[in-house]
Amino acid sequence: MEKITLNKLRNNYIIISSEYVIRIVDVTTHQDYVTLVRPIIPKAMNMYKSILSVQAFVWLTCVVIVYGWIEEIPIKASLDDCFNERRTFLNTSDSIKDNFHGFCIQKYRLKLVKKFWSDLNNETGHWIEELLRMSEREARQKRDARHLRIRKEIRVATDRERSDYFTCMRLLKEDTSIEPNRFDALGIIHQRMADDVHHGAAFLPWHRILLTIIENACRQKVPSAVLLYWDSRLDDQMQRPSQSVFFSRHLIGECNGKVTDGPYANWVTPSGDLVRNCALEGELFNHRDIRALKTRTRLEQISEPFSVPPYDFEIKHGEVHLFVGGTLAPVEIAAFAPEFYLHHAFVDCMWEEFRENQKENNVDPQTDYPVDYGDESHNPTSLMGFGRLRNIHGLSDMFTSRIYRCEKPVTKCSVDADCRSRFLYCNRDYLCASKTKFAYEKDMETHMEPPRMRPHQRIHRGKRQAMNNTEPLSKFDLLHKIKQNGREEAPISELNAIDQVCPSIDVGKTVQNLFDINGVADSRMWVFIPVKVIYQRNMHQKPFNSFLVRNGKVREGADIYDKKLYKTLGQSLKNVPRHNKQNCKNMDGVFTKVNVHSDGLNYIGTYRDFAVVDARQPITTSVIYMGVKSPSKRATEVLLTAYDPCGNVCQAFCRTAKGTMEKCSGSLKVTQKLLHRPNLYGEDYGKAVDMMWGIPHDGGYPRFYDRKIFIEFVCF
Ligand SMILES: [Cu+2]
Repeated sequence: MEKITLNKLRNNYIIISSEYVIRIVDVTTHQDYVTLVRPIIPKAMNMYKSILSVQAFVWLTCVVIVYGWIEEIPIKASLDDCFNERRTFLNTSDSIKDNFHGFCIQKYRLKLVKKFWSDLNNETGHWIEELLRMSEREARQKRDARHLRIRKEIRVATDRERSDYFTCMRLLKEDTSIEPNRFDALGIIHQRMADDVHHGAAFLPWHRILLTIIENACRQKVPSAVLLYWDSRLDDQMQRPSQSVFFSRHLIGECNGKVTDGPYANWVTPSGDLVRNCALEGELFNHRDIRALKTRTRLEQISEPFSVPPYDFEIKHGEVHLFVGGTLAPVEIAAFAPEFYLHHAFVDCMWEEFRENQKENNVDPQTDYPVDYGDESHNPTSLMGFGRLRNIHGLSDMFTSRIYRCEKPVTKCSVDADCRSRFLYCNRDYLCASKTKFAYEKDMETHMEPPRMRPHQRIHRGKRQAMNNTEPLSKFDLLHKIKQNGREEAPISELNAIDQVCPSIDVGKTVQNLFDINGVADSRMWVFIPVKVIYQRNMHQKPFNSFLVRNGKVREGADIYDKKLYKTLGQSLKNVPRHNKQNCKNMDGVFTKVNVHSDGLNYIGTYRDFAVVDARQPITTSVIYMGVKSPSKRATEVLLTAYDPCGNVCQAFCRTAKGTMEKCSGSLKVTQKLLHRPNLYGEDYGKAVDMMWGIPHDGGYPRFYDRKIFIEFVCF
């Protein structure tokens, strides 16, 4: 930007201008008072420029001054209805959970998706018909169980089976004979039909067909390929599933930001780079969930809209999407993430176990279509969007008796002693669990021919071998790794640095947002608004090791931060209504997170971040900056929500005209407004932070402008 700095105007303002943008900056506080100055007509701009250098003050009166503005809007009716409907499942004292809440928001967003994208190209349609015919042909040839394709857990499958699987997916992605490529063409089908096939009875049968379609597509490339599934219970058994070997270059690649290793390294999806953000929210499947599923015998009991947690399989499966995060999280783009099919193949296999259970209980799974099926697209006779297939056809036994079957997952070590995989081990509960990537690599190293060692390596060898599979790498192992990577000697200072990033320490990860708006990913289309979070200490917080001392004796019990110790504080916090948080786990650790989401109400786009709060404090606060679509072309309507670490919905408060804070729904309209101060958002992250702070250059006091925060969340 070409910058013209003028002499000081009135007070301490400076004008910086370029061709279309002019800003006035307060020199003392460094604040952007006037964010955008636009000439009324472009021609006039040149005129202004000439006047500018001579008579700036006169010029100021001829321009339009625009500020970022935020106001509250009523909650969208369909969202409100959904929230109310969900609330009927709860006791009045229960708090609303993030999965309930997120479910409604997703439903709303899928309606937008439907409006925005409706067409499908013909080429894809013809290809789908061809793929469906493959299944028909296969089903017609009478087969016995020996000829069925066998879908296996990705870690239990053989190296050959895994390589077939990854190869065919890669070949589909590389084949651009159908736009944009054969892999993403199927993802687009999932996107365009998302609204019709989620939140209702057709969810399981429809996804079963989609899986057979991609399996057939895969076999067009690699005839021996069969889908694999991801049993995330194996990772749920781990202390830190994000360190599972599943999320490593040995299997599907890392899950921290852009995927740069493994078979899907550097994949570009129609919504930008392939991204994962695992373990920030959601949860994996666990044995309890699957057992719960098998206590029901009717499809209606595990399907939307009739089912209730913990039997709601669609909501439960959504938690896994959220756990992986990134591309897999928003339904409308989830199928662009290759792990989508691994996860859904498992959902499908668990549904098959449910169906077997139905048969044992004299329910015919082929006719058990829910009476309460949801929207019309879930009607048993509605077309699936795949040739002539109707929803009810998805319940046919044909698929699992003629085409494929699922190999039983490995769960108990008593059944499968070694869990049948080098990626798995038997844990203390005698359950199969995934190895961490570190343990896996170490095991592979020890099983290999020992390389000729240099003296310094020999010293630590015994120690390394003695270590348990699940133990994180020691300093020595890390040093050893550094050396293997070609560095000669790691100095002591580096050892300390390793400690800080050592995988055994739970290092907080940040979110890689997609910055996707209506299918175009670019962070320049976003602006940032400050959001404050007020958090009250969780009552299930384990006491910290800081106790009061009386007469020289440490008084164990409540830690000194606990409000229970203090009469006045206890009294003031006591009267604040709190939600029933029975289900929350025992919490420990000195910091915790409040997840904040921004979801477009008139655009398709989400932004996620979290506020880190001090878990010790009886009550504390934190400020973060949330991305929303830039209102430069059209007003932005957005819903902001926040969830405490236990998944409870926090109450939003919005600023009133008087400057006070009042309860609100979190639905906001972000616009540009004439001559309205203060500016309430930053055009980028840095500007948002700068807007909130008056930082003097002379080392003086940095001032925080609290009243520029339009929305706050109270998590009590
Ligand atoms: Cu789906």
